[in-house]
Amino acid sequence: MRSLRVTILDLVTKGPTKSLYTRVMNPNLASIMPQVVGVWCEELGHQVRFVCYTGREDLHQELLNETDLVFIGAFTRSALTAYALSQLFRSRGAVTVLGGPHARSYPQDAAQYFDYVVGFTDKPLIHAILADCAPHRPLGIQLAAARQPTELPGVKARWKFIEPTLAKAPTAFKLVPMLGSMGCPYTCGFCVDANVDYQPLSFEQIREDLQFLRTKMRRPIVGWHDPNFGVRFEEYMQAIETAIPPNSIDFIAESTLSLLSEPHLKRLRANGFKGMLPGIESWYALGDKSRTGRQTGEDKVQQVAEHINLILRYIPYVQVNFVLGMDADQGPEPFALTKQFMDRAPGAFPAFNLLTAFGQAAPYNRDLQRDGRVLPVPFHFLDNLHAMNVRPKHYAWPEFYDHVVDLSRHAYSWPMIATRLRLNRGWIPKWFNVIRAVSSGFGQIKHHMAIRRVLETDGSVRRFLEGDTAELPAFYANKIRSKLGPLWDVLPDGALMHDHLAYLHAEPDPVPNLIELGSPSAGESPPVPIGAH
Ligand code: B12
Ligand code: SF4
Repeated sequence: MRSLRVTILDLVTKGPTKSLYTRVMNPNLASIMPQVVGVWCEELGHQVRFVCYTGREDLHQELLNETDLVFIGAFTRSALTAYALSQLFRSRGAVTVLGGPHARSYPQDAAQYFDYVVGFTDKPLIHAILADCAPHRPLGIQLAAARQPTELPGVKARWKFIEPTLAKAPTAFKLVPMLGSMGCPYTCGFCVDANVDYQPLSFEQIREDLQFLRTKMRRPIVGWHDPNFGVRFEEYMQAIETAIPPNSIDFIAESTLSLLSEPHLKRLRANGFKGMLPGIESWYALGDKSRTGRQTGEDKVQQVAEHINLILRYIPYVQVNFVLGMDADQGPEPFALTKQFMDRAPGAFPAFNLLTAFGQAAPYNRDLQRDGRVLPVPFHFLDNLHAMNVRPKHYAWPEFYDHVVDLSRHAYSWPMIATRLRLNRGWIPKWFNVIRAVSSGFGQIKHHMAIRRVLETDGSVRRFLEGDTAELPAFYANKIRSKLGPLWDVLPDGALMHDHLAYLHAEPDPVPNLIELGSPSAGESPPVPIGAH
């Protein structure tokens, strides 16, 4: 196979950004897989140029070099940026590949703009693409490994990509991305991992990576990207304890409340865990996850608030995640309960996600599409914050946004900011929460208020959100144009909109669209078309 010039682009964001919070945080939100793909491409004998786009780079300048093959990793919020860039690269003769959350959610749509669209990705699949490296147009081919990979290059192998990315972070807060497991034993219907079996990665590699990191940074901070950290709790703690001196690396992880018992919290504190992001999601659903069993409403608020306060005694930074607009919620009560919760556990930072059906990412999305509740809201706004593409079951839009605005105002009010500042321990949690509330929180309030206003003043937006028309209101198009800047001009025709019912109409077992791609290494399962796993 000839040696290819490969460009790898990790799109952390969709366009230029100046806010203080994104400036500090974006380099810390880089993905692991683009770095992994970079390592694999080099191991397979190709030359790699790696760019992590955080919103401050000049993309035109960064991407000038000649390239044969481009891998882009994108979340759905960056899909249009990815489509425009693919168009640009293709016009210069390169072949393009899309991977990441958008590719897993909307493969049919992405295939119109990329030569390859990949789901689960392992080394044989990357090998096969490198060997084939040919344009597939007008429709790209969709590929996926049969399952999540069982091993990935660790921090040491990825360091050459991690180091320049973290150098972009303007403060001492530099988060090294690590992964200890994939999948999840829970089956929350709205989650991309609902049907993905839990699978730990090598504990030996975790040990090696932690030891390596201590040779590179004075006091490293590791962000675990595991969907649900700590499922095999004992083994993870042992891996950490046998690798490094107690409390010599700071850790941040996403976990479920059910895994955060007091004995576990003691162990986590002893091992340097400084940040924890448990999901509460709703006061009326998902009791298993939050360990509240059948309790709902006020009882659950009290129990969860006590649990969060317990966590805060051991772990200085806690972010609690809520999903707004879930089917189990109706009337003002769920929002009132969340406010009550914040008053009872004011030290935790609340993050509100608007219920979003990301294409075919979660099983429940098919039901929502069948019920006619999914809207063709452009990808650009689908980040759990800026728009909701599901019509709420029990709320009219104005009523829903009134509640969202009111809740956000409460969460990011000066009295709440001051209370968190007083209660949080350590300067990082204290100031991080202030910056976050003032920058991201205030931004959210402003945005939700704007949507609420537009619901009254712009009939086209209201009709669009009611599902009465699929014609995109100018309000949305203008926002996209101003964010994309020069990339707007290279956005492929039709890219602004997508088939929001593609999952519903997709064949359960699609006809294989797999051409003969190079041969995967012996003993590994060959790539299969998406949808067959
Ligand atoms: C860890 C995590 C984060 C971390 C790390 C993010 C990151 N940069 O990777 C943090 C907390 C920073 C984060 C932030 C956000 N997240 Co997040 N996050 C996750 C989580 C829990 C795990 C993802 C993960 O790393 N899994 C392990 C990897 C190895 O597996 P994988 O993701 O399945 O990837 C496989 C394939 O997709 C493929 N692949 C992945 N990337 C690439 C790239 C290339 C080039 C190739 C070829 C292949 C490839 O290979 C992998 C192995 O098979 C998922 C939910 C979940 N349970 O999966 C949400 C999830 C990915 N996040 C989501 C969202 C919406 C966000 C935010 C927009 C939230 C926000 N408003 O800020 C931001 C966006 C950040 C960004 N970089 O743009 C959505 C994405 C939906 C979508 N279609 O866009 C998810 C699915 C959760 C959800 N709401 O359903 N997130
Ligand atoms: S516990 Fe979290 S990661 Fe697991 S299925 Fe539920 S939402 Fe997804």
